[in-house]
Amino acid sequence: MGLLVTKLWSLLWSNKEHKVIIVGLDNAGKTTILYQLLTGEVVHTSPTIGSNVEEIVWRNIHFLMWDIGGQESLRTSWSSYYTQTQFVIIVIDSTDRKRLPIIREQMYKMLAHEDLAKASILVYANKQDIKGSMTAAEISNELNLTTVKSHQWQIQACCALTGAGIQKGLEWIASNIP
Ligand SMILES: Nc1nc2c(ncn2[C@@H]2O[C@H](COP(=O)(O)OP(=O)(O)OP(=O)(O)O)[C@@H](O)[C@H]2O)c(=O)[nH]1
Ligand SMILES: [Mg+2]
Repeated sequence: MGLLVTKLWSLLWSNKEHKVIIVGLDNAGKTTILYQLLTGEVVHTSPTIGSNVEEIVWRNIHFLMWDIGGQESLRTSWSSYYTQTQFVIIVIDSTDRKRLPIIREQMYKMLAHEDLAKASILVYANKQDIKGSMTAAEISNELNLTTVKSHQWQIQACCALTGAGIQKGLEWIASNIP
């Protein structure tokens, strides 16, 4: 009986949905990544007003992924998505050196937010296919990621157009489910 209960419990637990939010500045590639994860293909996107939400099942793990618009006027609304979030995916356009300080500021604001105190952070260094893009190491340095001790974090180089690196990021998430 005890074993049965344990088995049922673990089955229920494995079907539990894990909430993920995908944030980053406009044009970073968030929506492209969401649909690359969902369909394995590149979809045509236009700037997200509000958010997109999809359930993604990967290796029997259920994720509820919220892709939130990154335009400046929308950034103040990011915090309304934070409750119950287990993972924050920060997508960075690795060619966008000029705006890295802006996303750095946003990231530290998120790290300080009480609703995200237990969340883990995956940074996708996207658009690695473009010549001259910053490497994951460069971005990590600019964001001072190694000084972040309050949250689990990982940075992953990727290209949403080919899907390169995207699965690797998801693997890190899967192995860090609390
Ligand atoms: N070259 C290249 N282009 C990409 C990549 N990922 C996304 N893009 C392009 O970048 C543009 C913006 O992508 P979106 O996914 O709409 O960006 P977003 O982060 O959702 O933007 P907002 O919704 O405005 O916040 C699109 O033209 C994508 O095709 C990539 O890895 N490489
Ligand atoms: Mg979008």
